[in-house]
Amino acid sequence: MHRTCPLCDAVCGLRLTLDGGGRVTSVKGDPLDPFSKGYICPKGASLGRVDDDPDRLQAPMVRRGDEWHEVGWAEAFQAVERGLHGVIEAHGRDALAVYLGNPTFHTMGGILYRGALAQALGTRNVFSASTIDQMPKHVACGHMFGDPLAISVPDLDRTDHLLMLGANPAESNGSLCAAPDFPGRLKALRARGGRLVVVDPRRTRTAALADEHLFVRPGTDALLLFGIVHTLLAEELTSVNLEVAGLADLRRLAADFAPDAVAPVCGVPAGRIAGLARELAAARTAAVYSRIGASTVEFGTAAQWLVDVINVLTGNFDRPGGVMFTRTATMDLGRSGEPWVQGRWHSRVRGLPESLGELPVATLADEIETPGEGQVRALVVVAGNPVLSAPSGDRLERALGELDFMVCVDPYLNETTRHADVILPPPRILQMPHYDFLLLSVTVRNYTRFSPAIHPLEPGRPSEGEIMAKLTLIASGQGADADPGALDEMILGEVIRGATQAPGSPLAGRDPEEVRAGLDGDSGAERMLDLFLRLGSYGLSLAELRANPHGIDLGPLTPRLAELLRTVSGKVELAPPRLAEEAGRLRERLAAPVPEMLLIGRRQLRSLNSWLHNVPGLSGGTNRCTLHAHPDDIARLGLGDRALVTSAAGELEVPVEPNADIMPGVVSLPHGWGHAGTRQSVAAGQPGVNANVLTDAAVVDVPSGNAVFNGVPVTVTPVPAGPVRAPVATGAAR
Ligand SMILES: Nc1nc2c(c(=O)[nH]1)N[C@H]1C(S)=C(S)[C@@H](COP(=O)(O)OP(=O)(O)OC[C@H]3O[C@@H](n4cnc5c(=O)[nH]c(N)nc54)[C@H](O)[C@@H]3O)O[C@H]1N2
Ligand SMILES: Nc1nc2c(c(=O)[nH]1)N[C@H]1C(S)=C(S)[C@@H](COP(=O)(O)OP(=O)(O)OC[C@H]3O[C@@H](n4cnc5c(=O)[nH]c(N)nc54)[C@H](O)[C@@H]3O)O[C@H]1N2
Ligand code: SF4
Ligand SMILES: [Mo]
Repeated sequence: MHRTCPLCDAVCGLRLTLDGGGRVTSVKGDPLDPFSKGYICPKGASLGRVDDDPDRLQAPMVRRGDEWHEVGWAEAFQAVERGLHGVIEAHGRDALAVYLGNPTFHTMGGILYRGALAQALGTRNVFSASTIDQMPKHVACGHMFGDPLAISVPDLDRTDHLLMLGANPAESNGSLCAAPDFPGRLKALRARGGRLVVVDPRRTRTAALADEHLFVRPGTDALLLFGIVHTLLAEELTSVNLEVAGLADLRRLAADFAPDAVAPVCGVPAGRIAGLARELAAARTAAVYSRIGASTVEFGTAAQWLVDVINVLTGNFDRPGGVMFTRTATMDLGRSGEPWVQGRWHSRVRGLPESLGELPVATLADEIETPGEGQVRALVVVAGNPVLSAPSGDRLERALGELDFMVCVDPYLNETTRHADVILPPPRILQMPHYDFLLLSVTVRNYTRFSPAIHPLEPGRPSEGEIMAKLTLIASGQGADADPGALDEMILGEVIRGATQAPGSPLAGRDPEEVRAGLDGDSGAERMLDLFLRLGSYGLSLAELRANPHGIDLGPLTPRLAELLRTVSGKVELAPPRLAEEAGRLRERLAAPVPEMLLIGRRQLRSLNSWLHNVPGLSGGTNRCTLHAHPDDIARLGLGDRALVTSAAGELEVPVEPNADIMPGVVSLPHGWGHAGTRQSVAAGQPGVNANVLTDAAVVDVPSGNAVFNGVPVTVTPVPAGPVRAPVATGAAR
């Protein structure tokens, strides 16, 4: 049996062996996959155990008081209908909110129905993992290219020089850049004579693979990048090969950010900043790539903007060896022909701007807690655990307790879902067909692969797509008994009508009914995939993907900016006004005092956000929730085994682990821990603490409203021996 690993962004092909009873006995990398070529990590190797975890919920759960009851699907959907419509009738649709968590980007049901569900709820309170992750990238691309989905990836296999900031693919396996065996690709880059430079406040496993590692003070990458831009312009090292607008404005903005000016704040010596610029300009081809450490920070959007400014200035944007756009097998999903507009509405309480139809998660608790017209009273959560993943998570948890109604689509009873009234569990992983609509749009080679379900659904059990469709129909007032297939037909009908009428579409002029009748697939979701493939640039179909179970290589990336560019000027905007404003805030930062101690996060190879701690083979060893601190800081602060970490938002008592690879003045705590009150028996044995007690929802990256998880000012003090103190939130009253 073969299938794509659905866990992280690397889309590895797997080869599964099953016993007679259908249980997975071994998981290996699929050597015949043309993209992953047999690569696998410990998480993928545990897929069998993740799939048949005995703690996964098998039936819907309804909470009455503090007691959970298993109920049938019909009864569960009726309870959802009563709950949602009770709130709509009493308070209107703006009293509804939805949070779409990270796995909704990975599952077919999540991707295909998240838009329809949000629309059917009819509320502006749409939240997703995007605003605790990559929204700064969307906002930067939206303003520069007119399309927030025009996200480029480093041309990893051909570049001569890679500058990487705030990413640790040796443990995360990459992100917004799908590259199975990312570490192997970095080794290959060096083996062919290329150069890798890693900028990170920790000397990470990725840094160990690099030619050079530079410590940067958390939260200041935008300053470092401005220093590089300044040098490129001042020393006339640019070789722009695209039509650009705003070069003069950029030059004016960059004037204040000479390497000498930014070096004291960002902690990288001025000579090295200028050196980075000169090396990027001199390299035959080069790419700058950055992720979480330069996104979930106070100047995340500015950093993402300047990353692409450098790629453009050095002539490396949209060319082989630089950064490029993937051409997917499916049609480009979610792209509009119009220049992007942001801030079409704002959040009620804090006035934070909408981006891509969403409001920032950092203000979800405000919207629940603050009385008045539009106060959120019912919440739908799909594949998310925001109690552990959102900033000020403990405060959000208390807010969830105040809701009139909450429904979750999730396989676990966990820190978030325990506050729900109804939990709807999706099927097991191996019961789901899999296609990576999102991740296949950021692969470093054009590639596609479909995985059919390995096990059938039990009779009467809905697929994740059917659960999503049911919720959508209930939200839109069609009732708990409505046929989910009706929604599929609506979506298919709409896309087919558009495609048959659009000149130049592969289906232009065809009869819609005949097109519909010709679609292949065992479910609505699979028929949508078939349709989107037929509308894609390669003219593929589901049947062809099924006939190629190891995946299909569609060739190296080729230039395609011209097709994607949507700015009003028709040019790449180097200094769009909304981003240029950030230069003012960055100038203020240059003059601000540097906090004594800054908190950052880290990812662990055998963890996945908040939800893989229940797998015995992945827990323990180095995968522990400890505070990494430099030995000099430990000595200076007199820390023992445990420390009290205090921020503006809360305080936590944590075990201290000395680590000489972290920058002095910086401590690191992984997120996704703090397991409590759940039905996850393995995770409960090693609960850890919730790092997001310390992160502060009051502080956001201004242009995107994105949460700030890295560069949080904290104080760290020794804890005298004695019983462990419970987490305290000090910021809750603000
Ligand atoms: N401090 C700090 N906080 C962070 C981060 C950080 O670096 N530091 N990183 C942030 C980032 S990048 C992200 S993406 C977010 C992620 O935060 P969330 O969006 O909350 O996602 P997860 O923590 O992965 O939780 C996923 C949930 O989905 C459930 N689930 C798993 N598989 C499925 C499925 O197939 N279907 C359904 N319906 N549910 C499923 C799991 O049980 C779990 O409850 O966390 C963010 N939070
Ligand atoms: N094993 C594993 N893999 C994962 C996940 C997981 O939880 N576990 N999560 C998945 C998800 S949802 C995502 S979004 C991706 C994230 O993928 P990555 O972005 O590669 O993940 P991180 O390990 O969080 O890397 C962020 C790095 O930024 C550094 N950093 C912190 N602050 C700063 C700063 O201010 N500047 C700079 N330059 N660096 C800084 C941290 O030390 C860390 O090494 O990983 C995905 N893959
Ligand atoms: S790297 Fe990611 S996709 Fe590949 S096996 Fe590991 S978890 Fe799965
Ligand atoms: Mo993420």
